[in-house]
Amino acid sequence: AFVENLLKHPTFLNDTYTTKFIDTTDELFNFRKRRDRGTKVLTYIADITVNGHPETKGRAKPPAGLKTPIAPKVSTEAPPRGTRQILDEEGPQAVADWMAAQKKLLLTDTTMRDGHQSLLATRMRSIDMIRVAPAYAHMMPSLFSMECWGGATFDVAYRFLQECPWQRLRDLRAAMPNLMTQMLLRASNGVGYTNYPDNVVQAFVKQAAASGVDVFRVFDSLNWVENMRVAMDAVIEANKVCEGTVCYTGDILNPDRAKYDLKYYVEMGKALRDAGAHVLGLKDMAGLLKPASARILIKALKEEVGLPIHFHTHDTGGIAGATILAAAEAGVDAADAAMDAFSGNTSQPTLGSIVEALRFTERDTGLDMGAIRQISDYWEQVRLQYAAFESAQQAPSSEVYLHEMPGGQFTNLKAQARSLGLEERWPEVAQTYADVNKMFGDIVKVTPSSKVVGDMALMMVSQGLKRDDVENPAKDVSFPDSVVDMMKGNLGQPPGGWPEALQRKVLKDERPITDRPGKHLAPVNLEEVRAQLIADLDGFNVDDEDLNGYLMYPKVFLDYMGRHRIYGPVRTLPTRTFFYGMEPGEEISAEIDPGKTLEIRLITVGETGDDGEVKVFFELNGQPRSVRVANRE
Ligand code: BTN
Ligand code: 3PY
Ligand code: ZN
Repeated sequence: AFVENLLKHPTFLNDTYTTKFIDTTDELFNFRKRRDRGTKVLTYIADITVNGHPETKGRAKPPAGLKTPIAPKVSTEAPPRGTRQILDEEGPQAVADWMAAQKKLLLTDTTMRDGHQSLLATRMRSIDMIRVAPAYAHMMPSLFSMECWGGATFDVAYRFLQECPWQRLRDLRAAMPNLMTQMLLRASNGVGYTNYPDNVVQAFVKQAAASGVDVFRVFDSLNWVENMRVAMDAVIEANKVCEGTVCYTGDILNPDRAKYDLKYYVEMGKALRDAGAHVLGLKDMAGLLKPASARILIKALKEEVGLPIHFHTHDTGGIAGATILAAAEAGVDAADAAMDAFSGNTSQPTLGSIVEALRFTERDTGLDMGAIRQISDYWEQVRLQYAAFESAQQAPSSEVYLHEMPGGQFTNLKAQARSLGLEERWPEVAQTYADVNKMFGDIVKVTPSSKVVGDMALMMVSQGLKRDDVENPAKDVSFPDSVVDMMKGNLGQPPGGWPEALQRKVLKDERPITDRPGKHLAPVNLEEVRAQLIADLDGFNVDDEDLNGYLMYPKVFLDYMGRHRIYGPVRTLPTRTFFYGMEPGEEISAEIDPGKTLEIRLITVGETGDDGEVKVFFELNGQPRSVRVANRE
C-alpha cells in the first residue's frame, strides 16, 4: 500500500516529488504496518502471480519447464591463489609489474557486467551471478579479473531488479576471494550520467574499494584527462588498481578522421600514465578498432607509454575476435572477453574461442577449456531465463562503422526508436546519429556523451530535422536538455572544444564553462545528507553504502527503499519467480540469510473480491499463510 499510495499521490504524479515529500506526507504511512520478511516476500510473489511483472508483460517468455540453473559443483576447500593475492600482499604496482612480465594473454571475464549490459539490457540478477562465482574461483583461478560491477549495473539493480548493488559486490567478493573484481567507473560521472561534486566521487570510490572492487577502469566520456584525476586519485589513494582508460573512436588509418590519429592516443596514454595509472585501459566501446589499426596502435602505446595495456572491445561488427588476436600479436597484456553464452554481437568476443585460438602459441592463455564449457553451460541456462530482455538485433552489424554506437547503447536505442514509432526509420536514426556526431565536432561517444548524441538524433528524426536545419541560425530549434547541458560544458571539454556557432545557438545568451565541472559544484555535506535521509526514512539506519547509493541516484534509491519495505529481500527469489510469480502447486526456496531459508509453496489464488483484492494461499515452511493483494488487471 505504501508504494501504491506513493505512486498515485498527486505530488508524485506532478513530478514535484522531493526527498521531503515522504516525510511531510503522513497519509502515505496510513496503511503501512510492520511485517516480517517472509510475509513481505509472499506479498511480492502474490502480486507478481496475480498482476504479472511490468517489465516482462507482452515480451517473449522463457521455455516452459525451464529449471533453475545449476552451477558446476566445487570443493569446499579454499580456491587456488590468484591475482587478488598479488594485489592484497604486494599492492597495485606489483599487479602491473606482474602483468607486464607475463607471456600469456591475460583475460578478463565480462559476463557479469558488460556481457548482460550489452545483450540483456543489464537485467541479470545477483543470484544468477553468485551461484556460479565459486566455480570461477576454483576452475578459472588464472583469469586476470572478473568485471562484475559498475557501468549501468548500479542503477539497474536498484531501479529494475529491486536489489542492493553493494550487496551484490560483497557477495561476489566473498565467493571469489582469489580473483580481482573489476568495475567500470565513468570518472567524475561516477556510475551516473552527470558530473558529481568531487567529494561525492571520492566517497563513492572509497566505498567501492571497501565493499570489494579491486580494479577500477576509469574513463571519461569526452576523453578529457583533466576530468579523470579526481576519480583516479581516489583509486590510487585506496591502494587499488587504477586502470586509466583511453576511449577509442574513429579509425587511426582514416585520413578523414585526423582528429583521432595515432599521436592523439599516444599523447592521451602518456597523460594517463603521468596522472598515476597503473595500467592503461584501451576501451573500444563500439567495437571500431580493426585488426590492422590494432597492430599499429598497441605497438605504439606499448613502446611510448610503457604501461601494461588492457584492451576492451565489442563484437558488434562481428570481427572483434580478429582484433583481439592482432592486439595479442602486437603485445597487448590483457583483453576482455565474455563467456561463450553471453558473447558475440554487441557483447564481447567469445572467451573460449580466444583461448583456443591462442593455444600452442606464445600467447597461450593457459585457461582450461573444460572449465569454460561447464561454466558456459550454466550461463546458457541463465540466459534463457531472461528471454523477455533479449533484443531484436540477433546478428552482427557492420552498420556500427557508420553510427559508432557503444555496444550497450545500440540495442537500447533501437528499442527506444521502436517505442517512439520510428522502428522502420532505423536507418535514418543511424545516419542521423552519425550526422549529430559530426555536428558536435566528432566526439567520443560513450556514456554519458553517447546518450546526448542519441537524444539529439531521436529528436531530429521524430521532428523531421536535418543537420542543415539545426545549424541554420534563422531556424528555431528546441534542443533536448541533455544537449544544452553538454554545450554548457557540464560534461567537460572535447578535444578542440565545442563547435562555437552551434554552441551559441544552443546556449543563446548563456556563457559556457571551459574548466572542470567539478570546480563549480560545492562539496556535499555528507553527514547532513545522511541525517536528513535517516529522518526521511523514518529512522532507518542509513549506512555508508546506502548513503553513496542515494548520492548517485536520490530518487531511484528512495523508490527502492519504499519497495524494500513492502517486499523485503526479493533478491533471494529464483529469477523465474521474480519475473513471473508462481504456479499453483509449485515449490521454491529462498535463502534470506545464510542458513535461513524460506520454503514456499503456492497453494492457490482465490477469487477477486468486490474490493478488488485477491487472497493468495501459500505454505511457508510447512505452515499455511495467505496474503491479500490488489488485482490491478
Ligand atoms: C535482505 O534483507 O536480505 C535483502 C537485502 C537488503 C538490502 C538492504 S535494504 C536497505 C539497505 N539499503 C540498501 O541499499 N541495501 C540495504
Ligand atoms: C557504461 O558506461 O556503462 C559503458 O558500458 C560504456 O561503454
Ligand atoms: Zn563495453
